[in-house]
Amino acid sequence: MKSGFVSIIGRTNAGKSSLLNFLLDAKIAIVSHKLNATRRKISGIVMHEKDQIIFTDTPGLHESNKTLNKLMINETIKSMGDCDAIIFLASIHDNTDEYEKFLNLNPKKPHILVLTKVDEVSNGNTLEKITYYQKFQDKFVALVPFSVKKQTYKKPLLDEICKLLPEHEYFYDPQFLTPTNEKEIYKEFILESIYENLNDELPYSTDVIIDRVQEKDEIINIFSTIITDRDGHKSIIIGKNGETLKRIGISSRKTISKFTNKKIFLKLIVIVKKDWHKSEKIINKINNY
Ligand SMILES: Nc1nc2c(ncn2[C@@H]2O[C@H](COP(=O)(O)OP(=O)(O)OP(=O)(O)O)[C@@H](O)[C@H]2O)c(=O)[nH]1
Ligand SMILES: [Mg+2]
Repeated sequence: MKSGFVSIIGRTNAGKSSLLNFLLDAKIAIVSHKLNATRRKISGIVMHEKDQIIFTDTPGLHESNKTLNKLMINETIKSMGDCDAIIFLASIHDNTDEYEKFLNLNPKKPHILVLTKVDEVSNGNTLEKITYYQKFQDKFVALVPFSVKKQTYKKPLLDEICKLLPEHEYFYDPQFLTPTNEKEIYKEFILESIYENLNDELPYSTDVIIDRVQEKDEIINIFSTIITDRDGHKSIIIGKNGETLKRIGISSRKTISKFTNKKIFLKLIVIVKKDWHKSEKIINKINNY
C-alpha cells in the first residue's frame, strides 16, 4: 500500500486545475480560459488500485511584480518542496522554455512531464514535440502525453505516479474527495463564477470571503462577501438592477449544489476595500478565512 503527495506545477493556463478535476472525476478546482485563475492551492484525493495519491493544484508559474501574484508564485514554489513527487504540466503548444524555467527552479523531488491538450494537434505534432523534450530525458522520470478533453492516458499517468510514492498507510480515508476545507472550495466556485461573468481585469481586483456556513438537513446556507477595490468595480459587479450579481449567484449555486448534492441558499454582498490586492496582510487574511 502506498500513499503520498504530488504537486501539479506548470505555467498559468497549462491545464493544471482541469487535470486535477479529471483525475478526481469531480470538480473541485476553478477552471478558466483566463490567466491565473488559481490563486491558492487546493488538494484532491485519488485512489488508484491499492494506492492513494493526494494531488495539489497550484497557482500557475509566471512573472509578475504585483503583490497578489508574487504570493501566488511563492505558494507554488513552496508546494514543489512539500511533496513526494511533482507533475510538471506543459501544454502541447508550449515550447520547452517553460520546462527549462521549471528546471532552473531546481526541483528537489522527482517529476513526471505531462504534455497536455494533445487533442488540439495531430499525432505527428505530438510526436515531434516529444522528441524536443527527449534531450531532457535524464531530468524527468517519465513523459506522458495527455488530454483532459479526450479523457485519454489516465491509467498510464496514475501508474507512473504510483511508482514514485512511498510505502505508507493511507493519509486520508479513501472515501474522502479532498482534505481541503469545504469553505475553501465554495470560495473557489464563487470566484470561478466571477471569472465567467465579469470581463477583462475585473476578476483580478476581486476575491471572495466565506463568512458563514450553516448546514441543515437538505440545505446549506452560505453567507459570502465579494471584495473589490473600487466603487466603480462594485457597481459593475452588482450590475443594472442587480442583474450581474444575480448571475454570479445562480452559477455559483449550481456548482456548489452539484458538489455537495444539497440545495444551496447563497447570500452574496459586495464590499470595497481599496487596493486590497496590494496588501500582503489582507491577502493572507482572505486566504485563511
Ligand atoms: N483542448 C483542451 N483544453 C484544455 C485541456 N485541459 C485544459 N484545457 C483548457 O485550458 C484552459 C486553462 O485550464 P485550467 O485548468 O484553468 O489551467 P490552469 O493551469 O489551472 O491555469 P491557472 O490556474 O490560471 O494557472 C481552460 O480553458 C481549459 O478548458 C485539454 O486537455 N484540452
Ligand atoms: Mg488553475
